[in-house]
Amino acid sequence: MNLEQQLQELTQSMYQKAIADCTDAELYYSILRMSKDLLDSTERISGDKKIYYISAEFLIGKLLSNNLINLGVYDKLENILKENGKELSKIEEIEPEPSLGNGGLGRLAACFLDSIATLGLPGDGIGLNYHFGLFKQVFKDRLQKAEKNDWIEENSWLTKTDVTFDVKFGDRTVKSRLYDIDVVGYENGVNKLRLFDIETIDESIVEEGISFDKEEIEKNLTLFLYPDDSDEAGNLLRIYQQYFMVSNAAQLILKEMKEKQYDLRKMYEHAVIQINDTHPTMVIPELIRILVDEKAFTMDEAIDVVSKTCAYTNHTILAEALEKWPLKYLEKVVPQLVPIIKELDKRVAAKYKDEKVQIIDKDGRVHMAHIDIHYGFSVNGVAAIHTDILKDTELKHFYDIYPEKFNNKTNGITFRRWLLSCNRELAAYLTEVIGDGYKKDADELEKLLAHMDDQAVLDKIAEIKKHKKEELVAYVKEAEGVTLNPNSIFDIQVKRLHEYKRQQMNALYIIHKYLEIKAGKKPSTPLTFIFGAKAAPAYVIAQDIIHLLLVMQEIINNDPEVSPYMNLLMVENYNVSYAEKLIPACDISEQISLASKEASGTGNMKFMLNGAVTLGTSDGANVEINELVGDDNIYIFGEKSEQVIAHYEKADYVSKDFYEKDPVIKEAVDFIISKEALAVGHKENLERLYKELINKDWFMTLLDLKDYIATKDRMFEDYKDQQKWKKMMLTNIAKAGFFSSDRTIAEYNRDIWKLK
Ligand code: 26V
Repeated sequence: MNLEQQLQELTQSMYQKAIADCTDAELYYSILRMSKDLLDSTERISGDKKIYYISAEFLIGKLLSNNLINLGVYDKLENILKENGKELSKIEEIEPEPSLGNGGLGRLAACFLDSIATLGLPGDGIGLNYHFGLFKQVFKDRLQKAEKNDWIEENSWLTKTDVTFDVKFGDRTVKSRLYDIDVVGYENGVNKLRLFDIETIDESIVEEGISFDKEEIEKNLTLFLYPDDSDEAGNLLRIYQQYFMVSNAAQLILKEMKEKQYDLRKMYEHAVIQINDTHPTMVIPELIRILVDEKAFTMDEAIDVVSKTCAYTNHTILAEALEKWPLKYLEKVVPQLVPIIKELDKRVAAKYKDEKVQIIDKDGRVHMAHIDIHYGFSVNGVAAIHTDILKDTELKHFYDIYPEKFNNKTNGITFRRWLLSCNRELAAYLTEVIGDGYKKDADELEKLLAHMDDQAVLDKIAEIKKHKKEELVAYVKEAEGVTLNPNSIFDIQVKRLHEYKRQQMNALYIIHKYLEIKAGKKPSTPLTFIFGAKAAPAYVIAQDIIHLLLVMQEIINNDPEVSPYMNLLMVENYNVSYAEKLIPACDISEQISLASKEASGTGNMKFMLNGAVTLGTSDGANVEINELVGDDNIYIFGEKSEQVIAHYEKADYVSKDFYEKDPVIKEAVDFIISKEALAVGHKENLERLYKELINKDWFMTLLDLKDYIATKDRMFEDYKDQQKWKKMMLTNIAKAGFFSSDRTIAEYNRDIWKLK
């Protein structure tokens, strides 16, 4: 049966309609069913050793178009639908988007699953099936409000399995249920994303917004990703979630080992567990516990086998993000792990006296990363500079003990989603110019460099950019009711909201530009500034930054003296689907974190691949982008990581000095509490942010502001030289191949996993 007949049969049986008579929603559910059938008949990837990627987050985004591309049927289906008067892109809109992640860490996990399957490696993701995901962001009164994101439908990519396990906590035992999502590689076989859930969940306990009773564990365990951890009940719930995840993971892995009749004493020859950040760390003591209690291993043997099986990835150097659970919380939730953790701690203490490497500190807190480093065989950072900082500074004391464990794996992104799917026009044109080898071997994008002086190629790339900007303008008009100018420069900063990422520095630039325009200094090309970001509900200053952006949006867009020259838009509920629309339309990619703080960043790679030019600090993967494209094709500003680290060590950064000594900085910061701003915004939020900036500014916004303004102005000037700009676009696209997650995964496999 051909594809059209297959679809026709499904629309008939499901809705008693021909394709042409179906609504977009009916077609979505029919195509979903058809895709699941196709996935079922696609070969499962198998092998003697398997990677289990355990992660609290998998920010998978919508799956329809990606799966159709990877199954190799997208174009065919698009044509069939067109012949029936239907548009596949409209049908894709129907799919609800899961929000099973905060940002880069979760999206990375999703890109990795795509690449693992694409490279034909046996490997599953293991995580949790959060019913309402992170949260849906809405703006009310220029403030972020959180609502539940109800994404699970009767018919979805999830397949309910008959796998259930008992998970024992200190005070209760619960039953889990496994749901699978197929992950199909690009023209390759299928692996799985295995999401565990609990059957007693009660969605009705969610009251207004995202608040619910945090103590009703049976009812709330998998309701949300990272429930507010600002109080004890929230922290305990996170530990319940983490143990639920790893207990299920351990049981599943052991079940598979048994089915394949592998010798548990050689577990590491058949399984490798990648621990994605510290959230799944308890899998280490849990596996040791099971091997000792149920499989007759001695403690020495169990520790040896588990240590050879587990590898850890670090994604941040921010101290507040490195988990340290109070022993008394662990005693309450998972008392069975406490003797194991104490034993692991005792062994470390007997061998190393240095306080910095102990597992349990003198305040009785368990440093989860320290368990991973001592009892895993690999520790990796996610960009060269990040790994160097881990080795030289943050984890130096561990590096001194275990130099052989440390390695770098610079992050990557899947080109299927971030080029082939989100920018079909560019992908098709690249195929025309350099052939389609780049789809399987991303380094082939470099062939584009041979066309640097080919005017037709340069013009066409610019024309595609313009087209993607127009598409975005149309979408934004419909979604946000805001009119943008497609002839302006699109300057975009989209990422989780955090002070270290310095959205507030961008806001200060915008204020500065606004004041310049008011004073009569108009930019030669109109400017459009776009933001997208969710802020953790308990993160007060982050909420204030969102408020400032929304206040400035109101002021700028409604001022007829200014709005012809500059617009500002903070998009509501930024998510993967929105990213897929924003990134292809971007001219300037804002990557302006305080040097040393952004472990890698992956948005920077997505923008580059789609022909945006980076404006960034020497941080994370920006450093490697710079090395690849050269100084002439990127705009780097600000103090370097060594200087920043020295400021922290010497405690010599005083933001007020910058504020008082520089009139440009002072003017921009003062505007936050000006009467214009207060007429639109809330005094409490704006004053708090203002005071934070001049009295504390932990992430050194004012340190780099002047250089940022100068560099960004230079960039806007350079945009006028369109020939030069087009060449920068082409260079960035051509050099993006290194950032394919296929390369990253090949390196994980070569150095850590060693499958096949
Ligand atoms: C988490 C938290 C949670 C509590 C309060 C503050 C805070 C600050 C940062 C984080 C980040 C946790 C780890 C994480 O998401 N890291 C991101 O991982 C990406 C994939 O490797 C990487 O590209 C980003 O640079 C890195 O921030």
